[in-house]
Amino acid sequence: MKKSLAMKILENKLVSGNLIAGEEITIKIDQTLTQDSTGTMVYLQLLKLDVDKVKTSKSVAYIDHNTLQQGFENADDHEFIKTVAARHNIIFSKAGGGICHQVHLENFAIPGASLLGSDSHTPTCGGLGALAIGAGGLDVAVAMAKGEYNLIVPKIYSIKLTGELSDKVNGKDVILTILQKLTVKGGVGYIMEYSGDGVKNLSVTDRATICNMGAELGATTSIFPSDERTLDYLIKQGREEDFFPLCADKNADYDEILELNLSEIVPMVALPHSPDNVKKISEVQGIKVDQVAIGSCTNSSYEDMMKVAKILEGNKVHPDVSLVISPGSAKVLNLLVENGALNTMIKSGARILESACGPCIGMGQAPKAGGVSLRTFNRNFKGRSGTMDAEVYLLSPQAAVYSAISGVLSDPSNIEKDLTVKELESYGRLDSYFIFPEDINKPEVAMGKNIKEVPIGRALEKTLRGTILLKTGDNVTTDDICPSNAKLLPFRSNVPELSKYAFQTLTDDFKDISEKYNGGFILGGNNYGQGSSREHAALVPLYLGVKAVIAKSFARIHKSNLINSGILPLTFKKPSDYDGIDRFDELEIEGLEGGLSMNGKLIVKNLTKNTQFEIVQNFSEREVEVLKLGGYLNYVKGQV
Ligand code: MIC
Ligand code: SF4
Repeated sequence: MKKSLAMKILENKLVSGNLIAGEEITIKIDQTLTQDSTGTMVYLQLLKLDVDKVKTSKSVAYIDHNTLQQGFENADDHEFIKTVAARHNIIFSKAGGGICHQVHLENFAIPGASLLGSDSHTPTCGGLGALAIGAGGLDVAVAMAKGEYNLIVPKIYSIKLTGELSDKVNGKDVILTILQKLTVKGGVGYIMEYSGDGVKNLSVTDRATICNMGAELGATTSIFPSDERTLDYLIKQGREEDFFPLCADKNADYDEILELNLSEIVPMVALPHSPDNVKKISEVQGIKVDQVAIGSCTNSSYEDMMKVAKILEGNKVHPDVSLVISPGSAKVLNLLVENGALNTMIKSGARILESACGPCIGMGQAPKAGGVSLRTFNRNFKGRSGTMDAEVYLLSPQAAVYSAISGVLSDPSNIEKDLTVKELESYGRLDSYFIFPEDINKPEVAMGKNIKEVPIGRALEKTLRGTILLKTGDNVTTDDICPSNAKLLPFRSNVPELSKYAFQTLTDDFKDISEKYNGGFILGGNNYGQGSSREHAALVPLYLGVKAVIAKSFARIHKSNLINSGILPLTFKKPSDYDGIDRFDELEIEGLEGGLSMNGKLIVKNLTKNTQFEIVQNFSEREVEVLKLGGYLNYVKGQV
C-alpha cells in the first residue's frame, strides 16, 4: 500500500494499537508545548502525576496569552509555570518572547517529530513537516509524564496544490478558500495533508498559516512535506541539523481529495461570526472600518510583517481607523527594527504591541461598541474580541493593511506595488527570552494565592438522573462555554471564579440553574465544543455538577477534555431525537456499567415527556475505563 506522509509518521511513532481509521492508538510524543492560559492547569496536573523530569526530548512552556497583568494573578501564574518548568527540565519562554506557535516554528519544530500542545493551533508547526496536534491540558501533562498520547486514527484528506500564489494573496487566502468549501466541520476526523507541484511555491510561513487554520476546519492536524524550502528555512534559522526530508509515497492512498490551483486564489474574507462564513473581498468590499489588527499565530511572521511595511511605506493610516500590529516573536520584531520596517509602521501611524496573542484572545484592543474590526487572526466568534456587538472579519495582512489606509474593506489585488519580500540571508538567533533548565537552580514551586485546586471527577454511578440545564444549537464554541477576555483570563487557574461566567454568550443564568438543580445535563447540537483546546470548558461544567453532555456530534479536543474530566460526552443514535427534548426536562440514564462499551446499549429515558432515545457506542476501551473512574487523572495516576 502506498502511504501518505501522515501515516508514515504515525507508523514511526506507534507505541500500540492498529493504524486503522477510527481505532485508538498510542503514539510516542517527542515534544510538547504549553502556553500560559492553559498551562497553569497542565502544570498543576503534572505536579499531581509526581514525576521528576519530563519524558519528552523537548518541552517548552510559553508565556504569550495573559500578558496584560492588570493585577497580580497573571504574574503569579507566570512565576508558577516558571518554577515548575525549571524543576521538570522544561524550557521556559518569557513574556515578550512571542506567540508559542511562531516561536516554536522558528526555534524547535522538527520535520517528522511529534508535537503535542495545549493549544488548538499547535498544528501550525505542520508547516515544517512536524506531526503537531492540539490537545487538552491533561493530555499534554500525561505526554510529559509518560512520553505518550492516545488518539483516534484519523482519515487522511489530501489537498493537492498546483500553481503559484500572486504577491497580493497569502496562505490565509488559501485556507479561507478551503474553509469556504469545507466549513468548520469539514476537517473533523481528518488530517489535512498537502502535496502537489504547488507546495514548492509556498514559503514555510505560508504553509504554517494554512496549517494553523486547519484547526478551524476541525481537523486533527494539517501537514506539509519537508522539502528544499523547509531546508532553506531551517538553515536561515540556524538549525540545518534539524532537517529531514519527508513526503508521501507517489500515488498514496487518501480518503478524500481536494484539488486547488494556487494561481486562481483571490483575496478572501471571513465575515462575522464564523471562520467559514467566507466571501471574496471583491464581493463585499467598501464596508467602513474602525479597527485593523495584524498579528496572531496565523499571520505574524517576518514575511507577513514585511508585506505590511511595504504597503504602509509612504502612506498614512486612515483617520477613522486604529491600526494595531503585533509581530509574532521577539525575533521578528528585532528584524523589523534592524531593517527599518518598524520605522515605516510607526511613521504611518500604527500602534505597535508586544509580541503576544493580545487582541486575538481579547487581551486588550477591544473594538468600540458595534465597531467593525478587520483582523489577520483565525477566530471571529461573537464576543471574543471583548466587545459583544463588534463585527469581526478575518483576512490576510495585505488586505488588512490596505483597508487600514483606505478606511474601508478593500481588495489588495488593486495594489500597484510589487509586494514580493526579499529573502533574508539569515533570521539570526535570539535566545534572550528563553530560560533553559540547565541555566537555573531548581526553585521551590511558587503557588500564588489565585491558584486553586483542579476539580477532579468522581467514579461513575450506574444510573444518572438529572435535569437539562441548557439546550444549545450547532457549533457551540469553547468561547461560549468558558469565555475568554482580559477580565477572565487572570482566572485560568481558578475554576470556581470562571464558573460564574459559564455559557455567558448564550444565557446569563447557567450557574444559578446548575446550583438550583444540583447539576445535571447539557443538550448540544452538531460540532459541540469547537474552537479552543481549553479544558476549562470541561472543568467549569464539572465544577458545576454537569454529568453528561448529550449532543448530535462533538469537536475532537473538547470530547477528549470531557472524557478526561469524567463527564460523559454522549452522541444521539438518531440526531432527530434532539428535537423532542427541552430545557428543564428530567432524564435518566440507566445501565452505565456495561452500556458505554462497543457491545453495550445505552437508553436515555425522558421522564418529563415519557419518551426514550438511544446513544451511540463510540468510546475506546480506555475511554470507558477513564469515564468509569471519573477522569483521566484518576486513571493515569497509578501508571506513572
Ligand atoms: C484560543 O485561540 O482560543 C486560545 C486562547 O489560544 C486557546 C487556548 C485557550 O483557551 O487558552 C486555543 O486555541 O486552544
Ligand atoms: Fe494566541 Fe490567538 Fe493563536 Fe490562540 S489563536 S494561540 S490566542 S494568537
